[in-house]
Amino acid sequence: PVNTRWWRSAAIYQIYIRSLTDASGDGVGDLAGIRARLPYLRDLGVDAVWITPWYPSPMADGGYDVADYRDIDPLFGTLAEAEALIAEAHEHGLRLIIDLVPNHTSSAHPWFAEALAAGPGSPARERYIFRHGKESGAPPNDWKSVFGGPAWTRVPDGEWYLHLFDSSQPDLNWELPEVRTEFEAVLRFWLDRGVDGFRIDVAHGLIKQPDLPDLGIDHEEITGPPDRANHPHWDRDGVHEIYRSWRRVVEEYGEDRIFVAEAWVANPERLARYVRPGELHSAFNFDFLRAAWDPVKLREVIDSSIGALHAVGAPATWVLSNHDVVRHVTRYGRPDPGQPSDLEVGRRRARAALLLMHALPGGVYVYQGEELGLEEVEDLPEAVLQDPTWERSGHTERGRDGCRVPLPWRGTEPPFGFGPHGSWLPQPGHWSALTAEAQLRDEDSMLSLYRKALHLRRRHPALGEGELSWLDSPADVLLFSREPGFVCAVNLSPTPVPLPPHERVLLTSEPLPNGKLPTDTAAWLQV
Ligand code: TEU
Repeated sequence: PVNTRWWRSAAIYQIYIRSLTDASGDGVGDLAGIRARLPYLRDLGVDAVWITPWYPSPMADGGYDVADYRDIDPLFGTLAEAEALIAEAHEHGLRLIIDLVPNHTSSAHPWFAEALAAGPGSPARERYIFRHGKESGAPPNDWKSVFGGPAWTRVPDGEWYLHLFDSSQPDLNWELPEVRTEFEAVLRFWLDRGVDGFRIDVAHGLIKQPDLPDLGIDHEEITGPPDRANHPHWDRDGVHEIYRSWRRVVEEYGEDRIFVAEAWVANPERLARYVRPGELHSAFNFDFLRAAWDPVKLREVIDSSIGALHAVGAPATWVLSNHDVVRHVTRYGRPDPGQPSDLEVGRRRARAALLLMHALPGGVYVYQGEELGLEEVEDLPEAVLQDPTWERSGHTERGRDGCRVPLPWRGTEPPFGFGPHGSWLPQPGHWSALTAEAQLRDEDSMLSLYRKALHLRRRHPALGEGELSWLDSPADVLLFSREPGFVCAVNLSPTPVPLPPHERVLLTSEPLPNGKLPTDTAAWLQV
């Protein structure tokens, strides 16, 4: 029998809280801003929202540096407002997932202050990963921060602490029972307040090989997915024991509260280990996001993802963009890495990709702004860049700010209804054409296409969970059926192709001249 749990086929909208809507007027998005957009999200047709970290934080990494796991940053609102938001989302028929950051705290967390004050050898230091440096004065090992530079910072008494990300994000010691107990209490704290689940940040990073051996490799290998078995700090077996105990905690709250793993791992089989029975419910499928606009690559990723995830009884998931990667309009418009992007090509492919993704079995993630067809803002002035990657890379990497620019809602001038007084990152002037207001008036806009696709996906009995069957097609056309009675066709070839036999055209990403499917176009067909 088909398992009908909501999350197995959900469309989940990612809210990057700083950039959705600013109600308070400080240029930064907030909880009141999210509340104001709930009707928009309901009408868009998503089932749930995932909100990036909202906890008190120095915001050195956009809130992924948490100083208190049981409160809301005053920049965003109050705990009472968060509770009201959860209730109001539920009234709109939307579930609400929050972001849990267990790999590291902020250096402003009281635990870290205690660790510094208590000194070497103290129990307070045990909560983190403090070590002596090498005799030469070098750090304890050669590990690198994902954001650039060494993964170690020396404190005044001479010890070093590990941080796989920014130096203001010290890694926790997950071997310590107290750390485990604390996070289970944090889960309960939010479950008791009605959240529907958690997105687990860096789910592949919590456990480190106890002797912290040198990697002996360069930076590329540390920031990309781990390509070796038994990597000393990524995707270690020990993380799964943590998730099995978390699963027992959420199950006390029924079967509808879920975990989503953010795990950058080597392949779908490794990803599937996170969603085995008794572990996390689902996991972002970054292989789909990483695949180029290429029929062979896409088909391969679709098959391997479905195969590996279904083998453990988990739904597949599909994601094209998030707050860490270059927006897919820009990616798809780039002929080769490093080259300028043709945004017209990129948008056309993004429209086709949206129909492809929403026709696949399982769940989908929509990153705020992708429904407006926003591109990466690649020319932000250096003076406004905030992502720690920019500083830590020694200004060689511009970082992730370009996909985090505040959303345009209405009007003709920045901040386009984002808030009353400007926005923490400047918006391009031409986004006046991409505001939600302008796109709602246009039947053919990206926003209208997302709304139609999401609504059809909800209604059509073939969509959501289930199986997919590939149909005979030319090599550069993706053609598959979903039962009952649904076919999706995507033309990635340079010439138009005939439509396969069908009863009715349900939706297309572009008009179909002469009944043919043009280049970079997708169609949903009733058969
Ligand atoms: O990202 C974790 C992570 O591993 C990514 O940095 C990933 O390696 C990279 O983006 C691949 O391109 C999460 C959050 O999503 C990110 O925003 C945080 O900065 C990071 O954790 C630290 O908490």
